[in-house]
Amino acid sequence: MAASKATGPDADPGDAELSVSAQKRSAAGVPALIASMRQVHGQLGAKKAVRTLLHLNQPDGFDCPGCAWPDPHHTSPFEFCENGVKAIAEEATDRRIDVSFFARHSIGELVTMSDYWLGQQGRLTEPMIRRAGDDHYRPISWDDAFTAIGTELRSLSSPNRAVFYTSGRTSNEAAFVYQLLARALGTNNLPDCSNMCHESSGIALGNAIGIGKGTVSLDDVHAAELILVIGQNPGTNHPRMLTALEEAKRRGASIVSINPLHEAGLIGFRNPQRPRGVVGRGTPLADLHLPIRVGADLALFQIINRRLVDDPSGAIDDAFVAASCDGVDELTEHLCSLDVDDLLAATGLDAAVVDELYARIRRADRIVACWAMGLTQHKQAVATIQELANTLLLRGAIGKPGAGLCPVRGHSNVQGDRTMGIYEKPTEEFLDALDREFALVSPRAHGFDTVDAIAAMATGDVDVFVGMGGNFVAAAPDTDVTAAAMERCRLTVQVSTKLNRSHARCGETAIILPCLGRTEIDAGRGIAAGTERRVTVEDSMSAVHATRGRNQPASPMLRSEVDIVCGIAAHAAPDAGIDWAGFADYRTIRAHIASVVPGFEDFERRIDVPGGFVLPNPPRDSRTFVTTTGTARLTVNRFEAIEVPAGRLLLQTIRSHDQYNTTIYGLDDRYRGIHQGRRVLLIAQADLDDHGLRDGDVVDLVGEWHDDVERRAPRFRLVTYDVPRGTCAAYFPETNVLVPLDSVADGSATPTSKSIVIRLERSRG
Ligand SMILES: Nc1nc2c(c(=O)[nH]1)N[C@H]1C(S)=C(S)[C@@H](COP(=O)(O)OP(=O)(O)OC[C@H]3O[C@@H](n4cnc5c(=O)[nH]c(N)nc54)[C@H](O)[C@@H]3O)O[C@H]1N2
Ligand SMILES: Nc1nc2c(c(=O)[nH]1)N[C@H]1C(S)=C(S)[C@@H](COP(=O)(O)OP(=O)(O)OC[C@H]3O[C@@H](n4cnc5c(=O)[nH]c(N)nc54)[C@H](O)[C@@H]3O)O[C@H]1N2
Ligand SMILES: [Mo]
Repeated sequence: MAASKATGPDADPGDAELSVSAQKRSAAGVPALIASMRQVHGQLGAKKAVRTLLHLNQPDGFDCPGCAWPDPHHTSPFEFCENGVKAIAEEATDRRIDVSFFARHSIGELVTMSDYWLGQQGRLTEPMIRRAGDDHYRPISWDDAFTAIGTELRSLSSPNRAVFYTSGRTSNEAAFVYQLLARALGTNNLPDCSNMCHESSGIALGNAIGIGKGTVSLDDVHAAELILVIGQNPGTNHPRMLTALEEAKRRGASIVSINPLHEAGLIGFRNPQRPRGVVGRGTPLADLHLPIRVGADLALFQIINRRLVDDPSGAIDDAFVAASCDGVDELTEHLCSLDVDDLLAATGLDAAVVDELYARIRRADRIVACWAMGLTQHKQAVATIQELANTLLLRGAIGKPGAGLCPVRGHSNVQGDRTMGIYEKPTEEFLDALDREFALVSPRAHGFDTVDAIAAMATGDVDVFVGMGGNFVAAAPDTDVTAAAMERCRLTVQVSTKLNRSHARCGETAIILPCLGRTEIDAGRGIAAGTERRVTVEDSMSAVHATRGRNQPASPMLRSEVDIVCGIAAHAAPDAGIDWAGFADYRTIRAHIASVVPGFEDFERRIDVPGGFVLPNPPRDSRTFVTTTGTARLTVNRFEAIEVPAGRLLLQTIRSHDQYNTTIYGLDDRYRGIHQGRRVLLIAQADLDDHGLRDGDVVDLVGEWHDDVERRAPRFRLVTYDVPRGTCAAYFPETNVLVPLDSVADGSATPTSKSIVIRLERSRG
């Protein structure tokens, strides 16, 4: 097996047995139950499994660390889905990595292992350090680790030579103290996974409606007449959303899926929590499917909006537009200047399905538009989401029951982390409030986002990288560049639950700080024995609620994320005038949050209520738009088709059913019919024919970008699949070697991981 230094081996243990079966026509049902139980069985004992699952998403239990889809008001005792169970099993596993593991495996050896293998080794149990020049991690005490990190941070020639990354599982409390530490040190270098995820949504919605969040509640989804599911695969990534779609459907909603792939969860759903879902054929979900070309959604919504403005029967909500929007004349003029035939050709869609979509949008008053990475990870992502916002604004489908914009977030607290100030471009208001609360002078200059951070690390402008969760090396684009950038740092620190590539491709000195997961009891140290601490999270629909772990910690040495941040802070910023030790009582942190962050007044009391509370959202609450003009803004966006030279393909990188971002649960992608392997390229038969290739052939994927750097992902097996001609799909993180660091979305700098121009070369050997 040829091992690539940056990405691990070019094959997973199972790739030799890779097999392909028919694509599934529906999601969940009995196979999902069996799959989740199998996963639990392989990782933890039966008693613990039952106890763990009974606390999942219950008012007094813990929030699912899977996705950010909200909990329904009336929870059933089994409020979970197959992939939530996998996320739990991954964290509650009985497997452990101890000191002897690191004695047996050198870092040089870990580098050659696959992401799957690394994750399967179990939970990290004690702090470890790799000292400069050593090829092994060795144990270190917590105090020595904090001292080493504090010393390094205090000796920086500028605080901007440190980067503080956050993944989206971190609780509100930990996120708040983490950003406070960065700002007390004097930097806004707070990149996060959002930069690679929904940043485009935040920017587009901020421009259009004055708030970078969605405007719907779960009730709105249930009450909608029309639900658009765009660039999203809920059957795999937000399975509990299928229950909401089923409910909407039961009440008469129609559902339209806009996606280059026919994802199983949208074709049909067999709700495993209802008898007919288990035994019957389930509910067909999508009434209409538009197999759009990758990267062409802007063109599609421009066609729709053009038809809205042209419609002689008055398709626009004139009263709403006149009262609450600006820019209607400029938008109308721009839309009327467009060549609709060109736009249609770019989408690759039949005119008839576009007519049908238009008819549904024209008929429905209550429209909800949901989307995820299929819209956000393109060069024109911001413009595309703004154009979608135009559609809903023109129809007046916002700020009323059953209607609105619904970016479906990924990580379970990614939205909350932003609310807490994890942002490299904080607002003045936020910093002013922080400064008042803590008598600080926060830095005003914007910091690095993810891509800027990598570029700065690569040129030697960063000495210290701290990762609050996540797997920066594997999740970020251009893996070879990112890994080398990481290795240029003097010190890298990873606060983690599980081993991953970022521990193997690390700085000169590297420290692993193992933390409690959300399922675990957080008893704290130095606080009254038996006082279990709770933390809070915010879901995709702005509801904030408490979560409390119930399992025994994976090791007695683990510390909570809050305690770890405060341990570092006590050594890095002892003179900031902040009582870091006092934060061991999380109520103190919440009291500060209540004074700094709008909407958190009376925080402590409001999380005693099961289900918590919902943050203010002006468009949803009162059709108010807090933009510079005080109105919602209809924006003019210009579509540029992605140029794909002859003989090349447009690659999008997606998740399989058996992974959570860079965490690989298993080697199957059941709904798409892929078994025991991940290095596959889904490609249209017509493209295979054009290339003189056949299903089953093994090829290298070679990136084509203007910088002439060779980016190659070797040994992918071709699988004939129903994808639009000229486009193809493969899983990440294996394909992140192909995403150029400087190929980013206009306006949000999100890596364009859903549109990469590649060519295929037959693999040698
Ligand atoms: N089990 C599980 N759950 C997860 C995750 C996980 O990895 N595993 N990840 C979490 C995270 S962080 C996130 S952000 C979400 C991600 O949730 P998704 O966005 O659903 O994840 P992807 O697999 O990236 O799927 C993108 C979808 O967009 C489609 N698509 C690609 N390009 C285009 C396009 O140009 N136009 C349109 N209309 N569609 C397009 C793809 O075919 C695919 O169906 O899920 C979260 N939940
Ligand atoms: N090509 C391509 N690249 C992508 C994407 C894509 O669609 N295509 N999607 C992007 C998206 S949407 C996202 S959000 C990013 C994800 O980027 P990240 O959030 O950085 O990556 P994850 O794989 O979710 O991180 C997994 C690691 O988090 C740690 N972890 C798990 N739970 C906890 C916890 O409770 N606390 C702490 N401290 N650590 C924990 C574990 O050690 C685990 O190994 O990837 C992005 N990268
Ligand atoms: Mo994400």
